[in-house]
Amino acid sequence: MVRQPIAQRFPPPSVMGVVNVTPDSFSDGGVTLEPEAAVASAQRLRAEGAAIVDVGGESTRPGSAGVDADEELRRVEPVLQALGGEVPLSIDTCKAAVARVALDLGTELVNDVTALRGDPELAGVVAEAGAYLCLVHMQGEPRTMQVDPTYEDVVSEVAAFLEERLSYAVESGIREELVCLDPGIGFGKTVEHNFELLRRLDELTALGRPVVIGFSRKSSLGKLLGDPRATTGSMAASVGAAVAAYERGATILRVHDVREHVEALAAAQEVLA
Ligand code: HH2
Repeated sequence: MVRQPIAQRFPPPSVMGVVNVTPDSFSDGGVTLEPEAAVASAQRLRAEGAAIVDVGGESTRPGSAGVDADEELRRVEPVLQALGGEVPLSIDTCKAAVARVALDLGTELVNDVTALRGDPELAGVVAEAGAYLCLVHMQGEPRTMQVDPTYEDVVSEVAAFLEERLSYAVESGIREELVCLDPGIGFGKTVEHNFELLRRLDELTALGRPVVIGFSRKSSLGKLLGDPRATTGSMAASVGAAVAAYERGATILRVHDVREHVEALAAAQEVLA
């Protein structure tokens, strides 16, 4: 299938709703672990204005160990099967075996937090399906990434990484116009790193690809507001970060609370028009 460029398919601001089919996600673990609950949640997020719904069967929260492909598929396959054709779908996975099944069931985007470093077969699967791809920056791996994230200059290092992974994707046969880039808020980053990435988002949009930002509920928002031990952030702070990111050039906002983000972004869009 020949897809239109991702910039046309998802014009800014597009909201990507999150459905975690996991027992342990950092903000909503267990809430939609049963397939029926996950399907109902995805349908609701779509009705609330999500342009696409990102379904994940493995938590990548700080400290998590991960699951094997069989377990991940057991969680997500029934959900994707029920939704395929009805709700535009993204699969949040780093595994080729999971992506292959998801793409066969009509999923249009592969969201890989390892940026094609986790599974050597994933690039080929995405290329063959002609699917959209999101490449995410992560320093380290989920188990240890928040122990002591260190950069000389977080923004230039993230930009260089994403540029290199984009080249790798294109060399692997993935059309550049199908790829979007994500600095990976919270993936091996301090509070200051995360905000610096948004402050200087123009250095990431300069790479010429749509930028995805997933700040929703992340602990940096709770820490910013005065709780050094926060593991999550509030909805209001999430909306504020998303609107600011959109204003600085982000195209897709990955969020848990879709209605609130869609409403806020509609107002922001009108102001910027
Ligand atoms: N964040 C999470 C998971 N996947 N994908 C992209 N592209 N960008 C992100 O910022 C991002 C992501 C973490 O959030 P969540 O899925 O709610 O949590 P968990 O990984 O614990 O399931």
